[in-house]
Amino acid sequence: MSTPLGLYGSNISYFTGKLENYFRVKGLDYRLHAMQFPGDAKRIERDLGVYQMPVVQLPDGRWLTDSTKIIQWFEAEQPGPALLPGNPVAAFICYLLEDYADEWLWRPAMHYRWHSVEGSHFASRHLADEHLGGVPAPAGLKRAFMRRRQRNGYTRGDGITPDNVVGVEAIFLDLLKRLEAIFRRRPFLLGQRPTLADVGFSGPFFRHFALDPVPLEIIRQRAPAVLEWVARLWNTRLADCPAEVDGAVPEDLGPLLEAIGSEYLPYLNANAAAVAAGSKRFDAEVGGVAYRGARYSRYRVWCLAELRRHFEQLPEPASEESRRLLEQHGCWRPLWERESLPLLPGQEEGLPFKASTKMVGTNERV
Ligand SMILES: N[C@@H](CCC(=O)N[C@@H](CS)C(=O)NCC(=O)O)C(=O)O
Repeated sequence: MSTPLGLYGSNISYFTGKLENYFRVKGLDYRLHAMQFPGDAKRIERDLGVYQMPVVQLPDGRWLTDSTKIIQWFEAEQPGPALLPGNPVAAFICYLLEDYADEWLWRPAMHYRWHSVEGSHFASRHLADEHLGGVPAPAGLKRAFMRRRQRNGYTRGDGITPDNVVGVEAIFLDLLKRLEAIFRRRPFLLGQRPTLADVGFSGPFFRHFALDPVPLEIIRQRAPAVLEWVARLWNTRLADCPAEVDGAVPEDLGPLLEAIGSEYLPYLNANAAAVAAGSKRFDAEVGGVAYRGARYSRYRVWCLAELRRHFEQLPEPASEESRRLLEQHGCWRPLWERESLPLLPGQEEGLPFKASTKMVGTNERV
């Protein structure tokens, strides 16, 4: 592709950072543009279904949304080394790790950015300058607006209370221990080359945990190998990596899968129950932490459906082997706990060209 891809978002945004890591690893040329409010937001909502970042403009003018489906689309369309491992069990585990990083690590990432004075000052100032430049209001007001909006949407407005802050921080601190053990042994999550799992984890790490002042200092002190991995991924091209050797799922991913089975999948089930009941707010006890008044997410019902779909597409014997792995680490039962999922008709079938719902929010359509 000679014309660079247009990537519209923010250079401190979770999913923009995830897609930048993907484009770099894949060797795709792109230009990052700061999305502008309110103009871009209105146009994006009209053309792509919901307002969210990032969005990508192809050289032929078409627009894409949703990092997960954008990556799948490029992987299907683009020649060159694949991001998914050839071994179908490892590929399935990559989808699971990507989804966990996208949807569950979002919680501690938003918490560390917006809860702390230091983090929220940094981010609100940056976002106000980057995105609200054209809004004729005093700078201090724009920053206060950003802080309030993000806290209402994603931290204290999404079930994080003074009582569960320690639990939310433990998601990150435990994760660091698990990742540090892995990156002391090898360069990427599954082996010698990056996969979709690394790109998924770059969402929370590249533009949040390894950028925001509070979690960055924790990583520096406790998990230097994780910090090194963040930079390594940014500086790696798949085309230069050694070929996959046996493609097996490393055993030390077990503790990550256990976190998914005990925290993320139970959350997805509680969320699906809330959507089925039409409760836009719900309480849930997940991994020993009580959340009060979390926002329901129709998008995350679809995420659970996607995980099931990826599993159902596995050929034998990969399906049997994946099931054993999921059972061993407490993921199998919560993956299938709910008999039916409350999806909207045709939900997200238009992705990556049209979204039906936003990750968190109540403006679902279809
Ligand atoms: N599933 C989407 C999520 C994108 C997303 O939620 N991005 C955040 C910023 S990192 C956003 O735009 N949120 C919308 C808002 O805050 O209104 C993806 O993978 O791209």
